[in-house]
Amino acid sequence: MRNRRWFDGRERAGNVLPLRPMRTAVGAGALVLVVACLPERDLASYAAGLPLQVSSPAISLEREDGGAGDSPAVPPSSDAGPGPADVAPAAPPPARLACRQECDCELRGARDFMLCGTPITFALAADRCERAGGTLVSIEDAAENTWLSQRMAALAEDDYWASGTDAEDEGVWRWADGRVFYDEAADAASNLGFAAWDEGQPNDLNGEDCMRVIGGLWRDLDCGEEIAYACEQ
Ligand SMILES: [Ca+2]
Ligand SMILES: [Ca+2]
Repeated sequence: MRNRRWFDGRERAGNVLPLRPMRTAVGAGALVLVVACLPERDLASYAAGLPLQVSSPAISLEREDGGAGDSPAVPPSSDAGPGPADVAPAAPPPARLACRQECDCELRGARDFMLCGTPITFALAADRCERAGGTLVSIEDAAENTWLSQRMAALAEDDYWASGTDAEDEGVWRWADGRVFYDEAADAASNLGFAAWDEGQPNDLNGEDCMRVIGGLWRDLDCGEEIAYACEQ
């Protein structure tokens, strides 16, 4: 044993008890013997065979193989076999939207979605998405289009604002980040990105400039209409 100190550095050799050896999978089959220094208040529990509290800050575990210092506290809960294998550190969780109370928020892959059934105008929906830390959704492929429609249908109805708009250039449809995803003047070969326009849409009827998804199909709609909306981050 390289040392017998508590976390605060005090010598506690007089109260050190070796724990039962614990087998812990480290690397390629290395066997690590874990011992612990127990504070006096835990000695009685240990002697009685009671489980120690994992969260006890006073439990100091060491590796005798010269490993990197104190290990995280591990309870000597079992000596009947190998312990759990070391787990690689998890990737940081995706950023989350500040979910509004009336909405459903759900991670899908690395993106967070906020699905809201409250019917409001396109501009107000875009503002609420922005306040939550995101934008109205940009629909990248058929699977996402289907997923969003199913989720919106479960929440309220499958009739909602996405971020597409041609308000800036009539007939040139852009997502919230400025990407053009559909140009009405271009031939079909130039519109290679995913689109799911309903038959005869977009038709700019009375100056429609905002993208509505209804039943999984896209239409342009008067931006002042009030429908549900879906945000993403
Ligand atoms: Ca238009
Ligand atoms: Ca239309």
